[in-house]
Amino acid sequence: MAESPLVGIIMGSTSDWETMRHAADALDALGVPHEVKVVSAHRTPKRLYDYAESAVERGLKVVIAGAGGAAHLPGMAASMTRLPVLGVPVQSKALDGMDSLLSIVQMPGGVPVGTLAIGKAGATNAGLMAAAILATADDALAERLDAWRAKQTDSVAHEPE
Ligand code: RP5
Repeated sequence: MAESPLVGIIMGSTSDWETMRHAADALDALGVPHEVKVVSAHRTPKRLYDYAESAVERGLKVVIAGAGGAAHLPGMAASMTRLPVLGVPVQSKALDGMDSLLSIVQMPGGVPVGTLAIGKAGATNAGLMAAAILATADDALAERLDAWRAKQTDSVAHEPE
């Protein structure tokens, strides 16, 4: 039987997957069980409500939410669960992701969303940060994360080729 997911990756549209797959890749690399769902704050509000309301009881520990444009998904998810929510601003066509970034980062005090960078870097870092949060209570994962970071350090050339 597959392990129960500890991280929930949600996104506002299937068009966000090209970005959000990098969060899933980071979690895969570190052996963190996760699930991936399309949940739109605007188009499927009931699905969002059900997802956020049941996240704790289903055993999730961290939610990664990516959305673009008027990106309400991370904030709305955070309003309905006490789990840490990491928001990934997806690069939008009209405003290059500045709209997504500002929509996600400017939460009013009281409902936090940990906002990452726009696009692929943000999605990758959301996966790594979710793993880092889980690693505070999981020694085996902490070792895998240390090894991943050491490998990254070793891969940096001293001089350009
Ligand atoms: C947002 O609208 C989604 O998160 C996506 O980034 C953006 C565009 O969605 P589609 O029109 O491609 O479905 O809700």
